[in-house]
Amino acid sequence: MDDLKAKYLAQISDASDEAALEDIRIAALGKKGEISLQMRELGKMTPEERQVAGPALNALKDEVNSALIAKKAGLADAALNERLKTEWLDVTLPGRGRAAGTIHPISQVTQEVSAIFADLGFSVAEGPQIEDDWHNFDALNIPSHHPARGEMDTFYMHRDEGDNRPPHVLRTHTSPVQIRSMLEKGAPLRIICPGRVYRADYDQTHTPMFHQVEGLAIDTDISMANLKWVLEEFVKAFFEVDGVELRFRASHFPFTEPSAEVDIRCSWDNGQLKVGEGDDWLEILGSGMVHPKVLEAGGIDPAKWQGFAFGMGIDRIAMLKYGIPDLRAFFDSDLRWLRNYGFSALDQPDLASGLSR
Ligand code: 2NL
Repeated sequence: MDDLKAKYLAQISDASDEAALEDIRIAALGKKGEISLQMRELGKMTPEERQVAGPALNALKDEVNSALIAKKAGLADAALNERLKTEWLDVTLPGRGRAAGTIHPISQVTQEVSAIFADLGFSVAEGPQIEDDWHNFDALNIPSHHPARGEMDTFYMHRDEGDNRPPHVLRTHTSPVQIRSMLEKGAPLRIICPGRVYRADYDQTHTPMFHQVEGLAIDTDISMANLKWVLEEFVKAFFEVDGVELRFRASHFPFTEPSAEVDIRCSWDNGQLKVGEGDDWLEILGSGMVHPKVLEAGGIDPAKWQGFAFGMGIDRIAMLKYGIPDLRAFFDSDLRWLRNYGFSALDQPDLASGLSR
């Protein structure tokens, strides 16, 4: 037994891989293994002999088994260490190649606008793209005879034959989100509402789906002066310039009174826009003081609260800022266009590090 023990422990210690270990296990402890055969001999022994040989053989079997298990674990460790020597990766190296996708300019600009207004204390509100006509029109003081309601401008959803309720619409602006926010949150309120809007229009400068961002600030002492300051701060941050000049032109919207369209001073230097200097004016948004009827529709008492509101086209300001000439290309999903005008997903806008870099 001492010879068997010495032999197998030596073999186990010398084994160089798991296959060699398995051969040793079979030779020693397999059905016809040397130690197993010795165990079988126990039956032929006298009880006295068996009393001595039995426990000794069992101890031998256990010892060889333990040695096999320990060696197997050691070999697995060694194999892993060997693999780790070749299969390593320096995670501190810079990335190779480019990411497969890019951030669409509309997503980028939405993020930029949200970051700027977040810094001014506005939160972002979202709402459904399919609206009922009360939220999209009535609540905004848009009368039923208004041209915007016509089949020419608005996408109406289908109603079953005989169902005479007014049809739902694809929202024609993000204003219904602001109505919903007024009803849910009440005053005071400071929100912007970016999102997709729909109008039945398609030509060089119009697509049936486009993007708008509207803003709304309601408090007890809000005036056009607050509107002007907020818009100046926005335009400076968005176009990344130190100074701007805004021009307010009297205008008309059903949901604001008074209403103003806002232009920014600019110049065009062979196709390249420069904001804040020059002799040209660029219209970028519509705005005004929220109409009392609209506050009322939003469940807010116009005797106590006032607010300013504004709206602008995200697609349009994206084209202006990033020199994108053709609106319709925004929605073609042309990979070459996206690679050219897209933004890195690893470089998302925030005010601290500069919006677009
Ligand atoms: C434009 C003009 C505008 C608003 C949108 C608004 C929303 C509520 C109440 C009052 Cl809930 N006003 N939105 C106000 C003025 C102008 O958009 O030219 N958009 C592209």
